[in-house]
Amino acid sequence: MDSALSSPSTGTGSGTGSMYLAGEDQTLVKLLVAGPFGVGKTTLIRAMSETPPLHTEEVMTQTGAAVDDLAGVREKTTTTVAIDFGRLTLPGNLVLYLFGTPGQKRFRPLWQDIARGALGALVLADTRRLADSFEVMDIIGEAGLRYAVAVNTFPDAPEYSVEKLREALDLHPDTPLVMCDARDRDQSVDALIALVGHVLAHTPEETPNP
Ligand SMILES: Nc1nc2c(ncn2[C@@H]2O[C@H](COP(=O)(O)OP(=O)(O)OP(=O)(O)O)[C@@H](O)[C@H]2O)c(=O)[nH]1
Ligand SMILES: [Mg+2]
Repeated sequence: MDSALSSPSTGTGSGTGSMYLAGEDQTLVKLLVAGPFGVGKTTLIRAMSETPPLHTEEVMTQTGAAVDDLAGVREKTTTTVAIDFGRLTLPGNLVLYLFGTPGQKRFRPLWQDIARGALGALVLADTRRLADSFEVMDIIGEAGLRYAVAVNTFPDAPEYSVEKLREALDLHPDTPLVMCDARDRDQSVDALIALVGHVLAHTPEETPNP
């Protein structure tokens, strides 16, 4: 399976609708893209989805400033109020369904429903506020999902070695950690491939929520 994951499919973005119909030989995989407020979840799904991504963006108002901390994301004018959805077909007829999910505490009650049927999660992190990703990793762990971490490299964010980041995020040695620019399709796809490889590397018996 690893070789099938080595080169993502490209050029499917504006194809005909029929190419998106699931065939009998396709394997459909539900994955979550999670992370704290403003870390780049919508951007990543927008960058890699082969279908026009579904978004539920709303312009933020002054009222929301009390609950969504804009520190580090000053330019941000909208936020996702429900969910992002995107789709990506990998070689080997592996079709990923991606659900961008909010990481703020107040959305915790939604997680049981969001996680149902998911095989894993890509957790986005920002080196300016790594601790904000802890809560998301906790929620994902509680949901019994495997995850990989993708550090979204914002230009003004401090850079650390992979070793330092793994230590700061307290990652299990098995958990993949990748760097990506969420605006870049190839880098975003590579981050998802790291997650899929991690999920598939474990036998069904070992998978927490088969
Ligand atoms: N420079 C840079 N900017 C980015 C990157 N990823 C996202 N952004 C910008 O950061 C802002 C936040 O990105 P979003 O994709 O809206 O983040 P989000 O996680 O979906 O945010 P919420 O849904 O509100 O939690 C946007 O203005 C993006 O254009 C990146 O890799 N580099
Ligand atoms: Mg969003």
